[in-house]
Amino acid sequence: MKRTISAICGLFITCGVWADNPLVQTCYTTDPAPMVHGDRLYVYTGHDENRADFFWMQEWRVYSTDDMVNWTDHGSPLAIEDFEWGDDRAWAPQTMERNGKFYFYVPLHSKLTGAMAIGVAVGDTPTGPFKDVLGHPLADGNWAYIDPTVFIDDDGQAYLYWGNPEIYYVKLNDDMISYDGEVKKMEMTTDGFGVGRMVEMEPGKEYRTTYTEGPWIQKRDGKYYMIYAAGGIPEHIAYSTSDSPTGPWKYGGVIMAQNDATNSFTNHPGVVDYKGKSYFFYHTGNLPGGGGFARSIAVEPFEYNADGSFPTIEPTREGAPAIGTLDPYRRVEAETMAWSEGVASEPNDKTGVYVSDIHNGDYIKVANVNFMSGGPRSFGASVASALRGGVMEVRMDSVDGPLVAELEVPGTGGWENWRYIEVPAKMEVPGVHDIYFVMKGRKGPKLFNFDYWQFK
Ligand code: FUB
Repeated sequence: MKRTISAICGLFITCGVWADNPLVQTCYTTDPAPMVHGDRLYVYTGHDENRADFFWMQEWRVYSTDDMVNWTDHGSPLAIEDFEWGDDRAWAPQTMERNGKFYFYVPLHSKLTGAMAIGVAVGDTPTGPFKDVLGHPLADGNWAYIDPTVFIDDDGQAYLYWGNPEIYYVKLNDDMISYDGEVKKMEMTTDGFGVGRMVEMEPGKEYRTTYTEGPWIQKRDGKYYMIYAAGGIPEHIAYSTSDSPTGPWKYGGVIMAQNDATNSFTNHPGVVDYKGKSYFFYHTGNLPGGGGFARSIAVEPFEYNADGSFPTIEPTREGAPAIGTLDPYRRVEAETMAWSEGVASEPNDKTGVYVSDIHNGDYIKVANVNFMSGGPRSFGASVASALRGGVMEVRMDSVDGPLVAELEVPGTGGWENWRYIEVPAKMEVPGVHDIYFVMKGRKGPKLFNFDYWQFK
């Protein structure tokens, strides 16, 4: 993926304060599941491998924001190896908070049945660590057992749904990791889920519906909404509504049509209200090298129609507008970014996630940075290099905008031997601007790693 973003995405670079879809450029991300906790919006994702020819997915990842434009990479707090009974296919997840605990539901290939199963891991924070407290699947399964979505109704009853190409569900116990009774199958009627394509009709039987996979359940103004990937391959996103969490459902229509702009034969919805606005998450194949097995999460703002129905939503490059600014006078993690080119992220037990794989010409954009008036005096960054280092230019509003500061990074004796270096600012930056960290150095080798920064 590296080195090709400029050619393809150069055209896209904007100075506006919008989300810059796809939201993550440092790796491929899939199947977004948003969750609000406190002041932040978290998104749980899958991770497509580079050069994959199937969904050979190894781990789940977490990103968060408080302004809808700068996203912090929290790395991967959960992976296949955290489930002793699983061995493959870390597919579409969702996390739900209850009573101060975070329940991370995942589909995974089960060693026990040789098919797919639903697991759950529990953590004390939205970014983990998470533990498979059961040590066995919550629902083990068959090949239809994928894409869990969870919902807690107003009376406290939690429901877990999943399935392709039909929806299964259970009523979860209060502990969120067990249920009594049997797994039930939703009644899949064409009234409820739309009429499937002609090729999928079975003679003499009820028509197959449009429902395919990736269910997402929510309640709004007393009405239950089931939002899902539909239409078989290629997928679009549709929805159904009901007066009860278990149906019967009434087909509502298409939310995001399948079109070439998504460059992916799957799509996957996640819907959330955050700070008074509604957001629709989905995935595309729109990073360089992207496609059906190299997908990337994206977001669009939307408003429900007056009657509570969904509008149709188009995939865009701009995504969601900023709903806040970023304070540069506190420590900011380097892996908090609105857009980047060329760089990757890596985890470390001591420092957490940091930005790596920095080469000459790479850059990171941080959007909507509020310098207020009268600053900055200096710029500092925590950096490391096992080789010869390089230079980090801090520029205003574009990769070749005015030079705010210039930080020379020396060799520090190791890729994780961090040194905090502070340099005087070269100019005043009044008000709100996008900031670009533009990496310079010898052409070819990796230059340095970058953990955090701060203006004074
Ligand atoms: O990411 C793997 C699978 O592709 C998901 O489980 C489906 O929803 C589809 O997005």
